[in-house]
Amino acid sequence: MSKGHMDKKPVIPIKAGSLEKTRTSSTVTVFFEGAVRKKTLALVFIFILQVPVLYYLYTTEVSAYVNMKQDIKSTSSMSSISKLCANGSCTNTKNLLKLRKWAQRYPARSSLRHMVNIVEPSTTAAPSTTVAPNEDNLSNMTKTEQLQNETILPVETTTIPSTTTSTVSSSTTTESTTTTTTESTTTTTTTTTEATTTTTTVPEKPAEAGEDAILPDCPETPPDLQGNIDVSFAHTAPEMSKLEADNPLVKDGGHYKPPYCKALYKVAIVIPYRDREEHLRYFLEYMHPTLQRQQLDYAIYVVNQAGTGKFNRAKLMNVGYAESIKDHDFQCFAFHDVDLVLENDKSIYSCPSSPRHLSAGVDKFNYQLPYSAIFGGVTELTKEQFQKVNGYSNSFWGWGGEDDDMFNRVKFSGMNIIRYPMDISRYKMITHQREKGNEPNPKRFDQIRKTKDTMANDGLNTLEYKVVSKQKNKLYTNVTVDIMAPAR
Ligand code: UDH
Ligand code: MN
Repeated sequence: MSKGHMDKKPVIPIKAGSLEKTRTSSTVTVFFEGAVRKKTLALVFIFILQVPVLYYLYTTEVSAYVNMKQDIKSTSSMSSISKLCANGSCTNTKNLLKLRKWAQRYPARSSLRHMVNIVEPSTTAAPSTTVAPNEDNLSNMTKTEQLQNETILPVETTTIPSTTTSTVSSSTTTESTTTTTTESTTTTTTTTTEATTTTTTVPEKPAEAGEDAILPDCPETPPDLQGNIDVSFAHTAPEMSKLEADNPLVKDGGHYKPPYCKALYKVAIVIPYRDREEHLRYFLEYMHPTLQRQQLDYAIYVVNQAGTGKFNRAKLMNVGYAESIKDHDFQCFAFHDVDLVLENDKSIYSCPSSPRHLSAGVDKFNYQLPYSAIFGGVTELTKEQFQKVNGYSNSFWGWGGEDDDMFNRVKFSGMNIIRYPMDISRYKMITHQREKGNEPNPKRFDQIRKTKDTMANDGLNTLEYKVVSKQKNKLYTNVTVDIMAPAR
């Protein structure tokens, strides 16, 4: 009994309520531990959730922006930047805002202007005066800009005309065969068909103010000029529908103006024409992109002689002048054979200080002047110069002489002709045979001997013609005209 007493383990007294206390404190810890675990889990969960959100934001917004910027920096040509927009990568609003900022800051960079214009044409007219200094990371673009703007300006050379009447080197022609056309032209259009006889005191269109006024001037040296152009007529001339698709910014009768700056020159390209449809498609294929790179406000007028009578190149050019100034306030006029295509875009069709002979070098003549007073092929005169010489003569029926007569008119009006340097005055001529109705004019030598006496009463002031139709096609304005040609 006592042994049993001895064996008893001592009892540790427990204070009343202490067990409850211990139980209580461990519940709190468990509670807090649980909460912390839950919070951590929640945080981890939130963090994990962020990953796809951030990834989404990165891929859609940030990378699009970064890529866009990369693309802009590495893309200089208008066509590639247009492609970029065509792919939809510049529809993002943030990018667009950024782009617009850049375009305002760098008005010389036409690719940017085009891009902004393609994306959102209504917002392109940002006044240059309100351009805020740009805060962000654009410094590396500035260098690109500056480099682009360093394209060398073409230098004008003045050719002092040799003395009296020029010698006509009639047909140094070694041209081979080709070209008949079968394909028809696609025409969208507004047609103004009138058959009125026009004598040339043509009403002049008032200056177009408004939309141009808020644009900054285009730079003296267009930034997208490429120099030599690889011109070839070995392929079939593209269909008109393809040409239209390739020149989306040309519209309303072959009219184009730079979308993001105010062109320095408004030029009408006047083409004397009859039955040269394939030539015209080659012409449009090469010349539209070239003239756009030159940042001109220009439109192409094809003056199509109606009927089968004798051809009169000079009179058609007078008609082109008279009809074009009814549409726009052109400052100068490039009179342009349809079969000549410019091979160097530095030969800018800007309004010349003196009548300019553009087609100085033609492949057919081995890129050399056949004679120093030659003034045929492609010439350009301002409105004042053209009026001063009373335009072209209306009296040269058949081939030859009208260009030499114009040379004389320029000279007798106290002006000289100018040319660009021979390395940029380069044209390729489409080979063709002489058409019926354009046989050499036997009276031409006699006529050019008399320019001094005839010019005052034969030209713009005696021009008469009937417009058969005037159609504003997408890539050119077609004026079909009855010039009262004698039968051939
Ligand atoms: N033109 C036409 N249709 C014609 C004739 C002339 O559109 O039927 C226009 C056309 O813009 C042409 C320009 O007038 O570019 C000058 O005419 P042209 O090309 O006939 O003159 P060019 O001096 O040729 O180039 C002369 C005839 C060459 C014959 C060669 C034979 N081997
Ligand atoms: Mn020709």
